[in-house]
Amino acid sequence: MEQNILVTRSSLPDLDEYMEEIRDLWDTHWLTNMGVKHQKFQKILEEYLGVPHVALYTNGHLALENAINALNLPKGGEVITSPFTFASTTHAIVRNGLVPVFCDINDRDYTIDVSRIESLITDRTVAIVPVHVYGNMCDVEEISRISKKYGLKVIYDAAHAFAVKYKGKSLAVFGDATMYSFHATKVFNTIEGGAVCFHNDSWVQLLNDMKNFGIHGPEEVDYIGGNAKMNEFQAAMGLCNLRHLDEEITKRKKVVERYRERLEGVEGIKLTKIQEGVESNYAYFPVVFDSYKYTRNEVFEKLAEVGIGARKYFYPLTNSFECYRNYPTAGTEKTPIAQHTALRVLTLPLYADMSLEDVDKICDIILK
Ligand code: T4K
Repeated sequence: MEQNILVTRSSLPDLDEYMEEIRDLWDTHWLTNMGVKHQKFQKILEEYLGVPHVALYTNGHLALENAINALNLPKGGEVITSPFTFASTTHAIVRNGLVPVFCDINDRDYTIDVSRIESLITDRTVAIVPVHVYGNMCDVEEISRISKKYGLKVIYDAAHAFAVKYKGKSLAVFGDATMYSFHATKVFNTIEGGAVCFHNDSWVQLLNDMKNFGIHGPEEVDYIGGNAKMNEFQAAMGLCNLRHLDEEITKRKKVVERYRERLEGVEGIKLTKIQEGVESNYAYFPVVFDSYKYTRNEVFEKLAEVGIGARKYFYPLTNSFECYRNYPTAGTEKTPIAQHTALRVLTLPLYADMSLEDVDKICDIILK
């Protein structure tokens, strides 16, 4: 039977390599709670990302929630963010007792429109949570200027941007903290997983407390923390997958290049331009159908008919979610470019082992 082509497919190391990596867990029986694999993986990531500190998490969402919590912002404070994202970003803000204020995105790379941020700042604004959506880099320099001018904290949602570099550096060097997701659907995965990268030494203990019940020692608990620790099997997967990351990105690049060859310049089809100074991780391949001979939904349906699972990332916008209906800051009319994009975008299948024949098959359907 022909296999469906889904929007992505997790990359795995060879089974033997993973077995070798987890073998010693059968000797030690130490499976979680910041064990040897966790410590090793954390250290390697600090070096790889060029940051003084990395805190590992069981998933990216809890990493983001904890990073925002660590800022100790006043409850009810306003946080400027964009609605063209996964539910996690907005939920992480609100679950911290803060109010999301939705800023529109730009129509080039779909990240927050930095020219609109200042007009949204009030005396209640406490932070900015920009999203490096699809692995596209936000305007980090302008965000840094604005945050300094108004004394705002900045936490980047870099769930999609692991391995993206700007002027040779990882994106984790910007802002007060950066969250990466290592979910199975990401360029780099630890099955589920995530990390917070940060510069403030005092956060080492604080984030540890937040993700480990506030336990300092067997008889010392002085913080009301939860449980969000990365376990040893996740860390082992990270150690294996990190060895193959360059190969993963090279393979993805080939798939993206083929898509570009086939779709670039077609009337009504808009592709994202490669950003200057940025080394991409080729995480997603978003295509905007704007005045194309078929609508986004028609293309989506046509692909689905033959088992091709493109996705409408990110439709609907988070500021239209039912759970935010009563928020005065919600409403898609406040973010027209985000709404325009969400109604027209389709992210096409993309993964390292995707064949160029499958790319051609998808492009043929779209173009015919
Ligand atoms: N911020 C942003 C901007 C995010 O996009 C995300 C997550 C987060 C924060 C939170 O990070 P995490 O807490 O998740 O670490 C997926 C992912 O679950 C989610 O991680 C991701 N963003 C979001 C954009 O996509 P779904 O509901 O679309 O996933 P699902 O289950 O439909 O899977 C998509 C495709 O991936 C499948 O069709 C096949 C493939 N797949 C999926 C799984 C679960 C695999 O190949 N292997 C797998 O194990 O949310």
